[in-house]
Amino acid sequence: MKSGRRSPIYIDLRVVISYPKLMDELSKLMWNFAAPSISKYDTVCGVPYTALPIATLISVRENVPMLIRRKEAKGYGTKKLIEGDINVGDVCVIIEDVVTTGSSVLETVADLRGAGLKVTDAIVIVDREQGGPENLQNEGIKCHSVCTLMQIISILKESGKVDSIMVEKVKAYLEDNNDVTPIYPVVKTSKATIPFETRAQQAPCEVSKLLLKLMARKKSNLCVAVDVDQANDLIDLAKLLAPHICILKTHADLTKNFTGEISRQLHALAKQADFMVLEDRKFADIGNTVAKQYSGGCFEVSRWADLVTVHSLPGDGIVKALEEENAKIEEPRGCFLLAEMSSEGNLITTEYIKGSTQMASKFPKTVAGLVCQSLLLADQPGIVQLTPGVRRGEIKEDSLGQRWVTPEEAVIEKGGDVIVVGRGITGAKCPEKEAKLYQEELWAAYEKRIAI
Ligand code: 5IU
Repeated sequence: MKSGRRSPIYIDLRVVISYPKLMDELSKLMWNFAAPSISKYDTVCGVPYTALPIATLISVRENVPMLIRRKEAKGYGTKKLIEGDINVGDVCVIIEDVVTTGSSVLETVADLRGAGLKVTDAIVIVDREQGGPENLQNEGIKCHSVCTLMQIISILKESGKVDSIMVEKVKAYLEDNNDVTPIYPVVKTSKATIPFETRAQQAPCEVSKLLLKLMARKKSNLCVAVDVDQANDLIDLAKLLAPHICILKTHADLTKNFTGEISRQLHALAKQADFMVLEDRKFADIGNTVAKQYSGGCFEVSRWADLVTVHSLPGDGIVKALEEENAKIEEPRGCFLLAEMSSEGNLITTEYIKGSTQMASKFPKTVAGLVCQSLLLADQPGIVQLTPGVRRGEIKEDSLGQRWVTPEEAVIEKGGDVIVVGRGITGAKCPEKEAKLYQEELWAAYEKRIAI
């Protein structure tokens, strides 16, 4: 067995692909047996490999979209672990051939839930009666098995294919091996489907907690990137947009006359109008240098920005530097670690993303979230996902590699919590009106996401 134990019986259903009619019958039997008692499903996903063709047959015949879980994420291209169209909150039914302890099913469930899907049911052909259904039940999954191992053995016995000695051996084996517990971390509920208020209570980072509360209170998951040339325009825009945003994102170094007075005004306005300020500085140097850039220099960022963005590239030292500087400030401060970018051809790899998420988990008090393009750390509700590259309308890219998706795609498909919009708002005829539209559309998408 996969577990290393020696068993008197082994069921190999891989060979079923050589018998098309049988495979068709089997897939019908599974679906017709279980589907009527499954209250909601949007997709099916077969556990590789045996159940994949069976899931395919079900998907095509029943017209239910299918997903495939890769065993390893690709290191290139889209870097996806799950193939197929994912809508966060969709309910996915697992299709499996044999369930023993349930660990293979749970591995698949972990990745599906990690991608924001809900999993409540698994349809399997054979239950080996070794704790599988119970282990799945503990993770909130009902196991619908077409038959049990002992039923198969009884039929084989009746038709003279096995003798009573074998039947007794199998029985004894099952009795001795029915309490095998799979050790696999399973995300019970993806953070994408938990309301911001609830997530605020679970956030170890003070700024993340405040931000999630602010978002819920203001009904806004909109962050505007105010990349404007003049500091006065920045303040004017901040005043106009204030009612509609949870975060105002600045690039102090691209705005002329961004003086200490301007940053003080911005800070005061943010307090008064209930939004946070994120300086998108993308620090990327060694800790010692970043500490100085953060607290000193011409911008003294730590004085006025609730949040900053940071590259994970230099390693832990960069977050440690911010943590040390934050300890000197009374107000809560935090950062967003950059895990993925929206721009075409960026050099970020799967390994790099993994490293960034691990780094985020190491500094729960300082890292308020991740800047990314897909749902990461789905099991950490306190980690806020900041997703840039969003614009309404037909324009999907600029001439310098930026790629835009729609507000709904950013929230539902990518799992974004705070959505960053720049030119879509600042370049509009009436930025305030446009910001209101974005706010409403983004909030509606969030409500749809948590309601599913
Ligand atoms: N930004 C991105 N993509 C990224 C990261 C940051 O667009 O991957 I990291 C910033 C750049 C700009 C804003 O300040 O978000 C998006 O502005 P537009 O909506 O105008 O493209």
